[in-house]
Amino acid sequence: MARPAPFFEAIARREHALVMGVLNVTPDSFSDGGLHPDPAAAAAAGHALARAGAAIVDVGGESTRPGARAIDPEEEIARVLPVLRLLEGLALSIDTRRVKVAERALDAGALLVNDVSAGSDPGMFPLVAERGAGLLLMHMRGEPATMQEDPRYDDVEAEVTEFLLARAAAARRAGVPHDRILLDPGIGFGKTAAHNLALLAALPRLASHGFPVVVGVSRKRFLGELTGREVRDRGAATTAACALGAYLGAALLRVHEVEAALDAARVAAAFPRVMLGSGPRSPPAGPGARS
Ligand code: PMM
Repeated sequence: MARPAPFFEAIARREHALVMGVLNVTPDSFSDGGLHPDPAAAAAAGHALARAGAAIVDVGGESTRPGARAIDPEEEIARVLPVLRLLEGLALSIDTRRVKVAERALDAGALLVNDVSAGSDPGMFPLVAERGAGLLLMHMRGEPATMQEDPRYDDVEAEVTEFLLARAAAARRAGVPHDRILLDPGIGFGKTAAHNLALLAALPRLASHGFPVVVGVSRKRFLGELTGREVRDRGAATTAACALGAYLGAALLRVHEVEAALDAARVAAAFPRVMLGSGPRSPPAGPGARS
């Protein structure tokens, strides 16, 4: 049975990009790992994200930072389930690659499955379809353990777009409706800084396929490479990248700091559409360039 869907309606009717607040209940995520000592503390952080204006809170129990090893689904369930239960009533997303985890999260009221592997677990699409939930399909090259080892593409935009559209078509064949599918180019997942920038620049074309596009730039490594700043000091760079992402067509910004991203989204939406000429460094580094 289809779930009541104010979140999906809000995405469809948005006047500016919406914000997905990140709530990692992992010991080892790259920027907020180990931050919440127990489920109550994590839930308090989740409520704070919602109060700050997050349209949805994305709860994750497995770190997918570069080099991270996969964990047992039971361990992942033990991390996320108490927190999801304490957040009942909020619009919730579960950040998982495992059907078992997604199933328990949907039981607990999550309305969206954020699958960074875009359905690598064969039961994922049928589960999401049967539950009337939403599906966020992200592009990742390889596995977190090895994805940053010399990532290469002939044409990063074409390869990411083709992959995402093929996975969306597979999800639709499994019964997930078009208006419940969101696409995400997977910033930082098997990509150099140049790849990430090329994918951000390509957002208008990715968005043109009619699926809302999600962008997750929050505190990521390429922002450190561009600014020379450590993870904790990448807030301003994150906000700048969110403004650009929203301006270029992102529907949902996945971030740790909600208020700044919302401000960026509002400014971007108000900004007149202009033809973008070449920037200060012209031509920009190609997608294959190392940063
Ligand atoms: N990034 C991370 C985890 N999950 N999900 C989506 N859809 N998009 C992302 O960019 C994304 C994700 C890694 O970042 P984190 O450690 O801050 O959660």
